[in-house]
Amino acid sequence: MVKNAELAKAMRDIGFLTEVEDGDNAQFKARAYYRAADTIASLLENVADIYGRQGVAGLLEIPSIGKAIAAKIEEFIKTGRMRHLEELKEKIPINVDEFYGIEGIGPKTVKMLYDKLQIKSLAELETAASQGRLRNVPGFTERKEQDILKRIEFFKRGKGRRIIGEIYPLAKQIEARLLKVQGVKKAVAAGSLRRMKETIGDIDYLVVADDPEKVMEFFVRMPEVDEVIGRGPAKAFVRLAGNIDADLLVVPEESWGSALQYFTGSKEHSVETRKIAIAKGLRLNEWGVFKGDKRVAGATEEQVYQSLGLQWIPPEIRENAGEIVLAKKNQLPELIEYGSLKGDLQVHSENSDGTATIEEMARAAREFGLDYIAITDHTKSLALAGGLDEDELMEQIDRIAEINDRLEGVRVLSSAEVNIMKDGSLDMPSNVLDKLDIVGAAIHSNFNLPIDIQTERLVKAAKNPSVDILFHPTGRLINKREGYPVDIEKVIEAALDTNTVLEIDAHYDRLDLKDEYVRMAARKGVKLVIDSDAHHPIHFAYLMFGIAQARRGWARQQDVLNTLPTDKLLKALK
Ligand code: DGT
Ligand code: CA
Ligand code: CA
Ligand code: ZN
Repeated sequence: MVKNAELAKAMRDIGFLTEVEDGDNAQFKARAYYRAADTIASLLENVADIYGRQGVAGLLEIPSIGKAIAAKIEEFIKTGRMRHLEELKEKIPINVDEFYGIEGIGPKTVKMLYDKLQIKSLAELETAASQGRLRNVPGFTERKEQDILKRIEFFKRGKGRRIIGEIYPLAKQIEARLLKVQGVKKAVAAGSLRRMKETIGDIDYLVVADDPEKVMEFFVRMPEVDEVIGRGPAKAFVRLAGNIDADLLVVPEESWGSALQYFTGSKEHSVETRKIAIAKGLRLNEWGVFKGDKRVAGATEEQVYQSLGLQWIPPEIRENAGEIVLAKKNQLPELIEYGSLKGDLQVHSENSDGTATIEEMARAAREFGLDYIAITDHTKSLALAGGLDEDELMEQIDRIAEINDRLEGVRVLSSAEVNIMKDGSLDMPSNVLDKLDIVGAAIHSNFNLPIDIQTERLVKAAKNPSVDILFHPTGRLINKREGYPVDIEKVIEAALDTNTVLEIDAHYDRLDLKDEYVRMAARKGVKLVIDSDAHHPIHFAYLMFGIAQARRGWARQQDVLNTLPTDKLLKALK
């Protein structure tokens, strides 16, 4: 069966190659393919199953899939090929996917490098850059050449670990399938995935089953499996499509809790809990908690922690970062719960670089269970993202008022993602901003400034009385871009002094603030919000990753303002 990951990759390849071939003219067409790729990659159901059940009509119901794309998906499902993609690949024989992860090397650059230096792969690019041959290509300089080498280096370092959003849907899909295997009583993806770490090394399944052999058979024969690396009577290790490793271990029911505790980790947390066991004259391992030969706990995690004199500890904070000491005193913080957000304060519409109308986003948010969203289209200096100017923003306020009159059950707040300029000023005057319900500000350019100047830009924005929230305050893209250098402690101080809110951007490739910064901010009393940064109706689902990040940073419900109803939220802002 054709896998979602393969389909998504084919869509992304077509988008990229279309742009390589046709340049700017193709941008719209390419975007449609990128959107389809994103949608397919984050679907929980197999596209091939949808097609099997409902045919092309079913495909057309998937957001961002129109007739032309549906036809290509059908062809791929039926024949395993996509002629259009094969033709493009023949014309442009470049390993495009090798370039995807490298920030700043888009289709235009790839084309230029191919035309001038016949570069077809990342390895060839690296060689050319280190030999100083790039600087002779129009548009390149020695500095740009060095920059590319640095980016390739950063990319290689992150390789092997995958960002959680790329793994999570598949991992949960397999978990659900395991639960349906006959005789399976329990199945869960443990390890870093259960701890909701921002990147995942491999997936670790733990299963309780009457017949381990049956589970093994099922696991190694899943359609996603590319290679079976190892297999024993109750243990298997496979490589899934896309180079993702997964382990599976079947354990007896009486060991479920202790095995889950062991395989959830982190290793550092496990080592510490084991020490506590020893100090109590107990022995803790995957199979249980033992006093001499007698098992005193093991069937549930709660029992295991209890036998050690500890509160049960949520997986997201099992990092041996102080949680064990507090669990001993029964003083763990009450972490913000999944599903507790009432609104989303960073949402884009097609009026800048989003893909849906304001109304479509509002309806999708309502369906997702939110009470309000802020529409935060980009502002004018971000021309690339279709930023709005003063007049367009004012018009948007009227349009939003009109939508609110019509739409029940969800409130749209007028807002903007205002661009912070090089000197820390904003690209919108305060008399316009003050007409908005909420103002978010973010850095989108001049990433190469030194740390003190960069920090000052954010501090100045925080001091601006119009600015309520600093959006994605470090600018990183996990595994792709380091973000700009910033003294986060100073930004946190400034946020506290000025009652400015800091955002946890829930988009899984951003997730700034990272967990330790969340913890630093919340501990100081800085208020946070968790936003999806949605550019598409299905992106509200990303909020989960932001809540996970907040939990990893020990944030409680009262630390996160968009757990409040609309009126209270608006009062709490500057
Ligand atoms: P990952 O896969 O790199 O994202 O991180 P984890 O935490 O999933 O680590 P992994 O897959 O190597 O192992 C899964 C869990 O098994 C880990 O969280 C804790 C446990 N574990 C693995 N190796 C050791 C070890 O040497 N000692 C102890 N105490 N636990 C271990
Ligand atoms: Ca793992
Ligand atoms: Ca593992
Ligand atoms: Zn945007």
